[in-house]
Amino acid sequence: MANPGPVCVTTVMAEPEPIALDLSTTALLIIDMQRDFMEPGGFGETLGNDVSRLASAVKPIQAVLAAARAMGMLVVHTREGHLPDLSDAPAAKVERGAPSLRIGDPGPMGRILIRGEAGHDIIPELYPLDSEIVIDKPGKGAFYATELGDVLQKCGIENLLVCGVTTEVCVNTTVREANDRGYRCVVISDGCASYFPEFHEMGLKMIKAQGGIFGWVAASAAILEAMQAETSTSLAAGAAR
Ligand code: C5J
Repeated sequence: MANPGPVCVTTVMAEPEPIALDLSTTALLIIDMQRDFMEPGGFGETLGNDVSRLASAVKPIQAVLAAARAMGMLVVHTREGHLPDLSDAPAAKVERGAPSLRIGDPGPMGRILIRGEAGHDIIPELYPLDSEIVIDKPGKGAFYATELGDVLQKCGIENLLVCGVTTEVCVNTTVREANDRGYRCVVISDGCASYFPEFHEMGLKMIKAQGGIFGWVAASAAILEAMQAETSTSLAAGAAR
């Protein structure tokens, strides 16, 4: 793996135990903060969900995103969605359940969960910079049928700060995929949300149980503290030189 820079080790006060992370080999991975999940008229609402339940994740993600941008950390955004001809959407997914609108149907934000439509885009509060990586994924996991693995490997990434929606679906699936690929994942507890509060709670518990079976969980405040501690150390080292 290529190493992007000098070692910047800091400790995040996570559960089930604190974790030492080299922030120079750490990326921020923001899962599916799209209008289709976050706003009325999108995929989430067509499934019968109260989309307002996801709003709590926005501010914590904004804070960590600002810190990541300030320190030059690799930022990767993902979007769940399908090609306009639905060739990458399995029938088992499209036909499932009884949504008011199915994947590909026209809705108030364009066709539901289709790439290029307004609903598929990331919410304005967390909009990617041109320099940031956006991964389009057809599945729940961000590694399945995407270039994410190659991108992370090329950038020498070993650790992921993971946030986004929903906790128990795309965040959990991605963390499990990442864990199997050898990444240390720290999930930002208040930077994730679910339409079901109990699934949010259990989704986080599943990750950190059994000594951290899939990874670690930390609040955005703990992540920010660790990022700031590292930045202060770097500045102090720079001043002493
Ligand atoms: C879902 C996601 N919930 N991004 N997608 O279908 O979690």
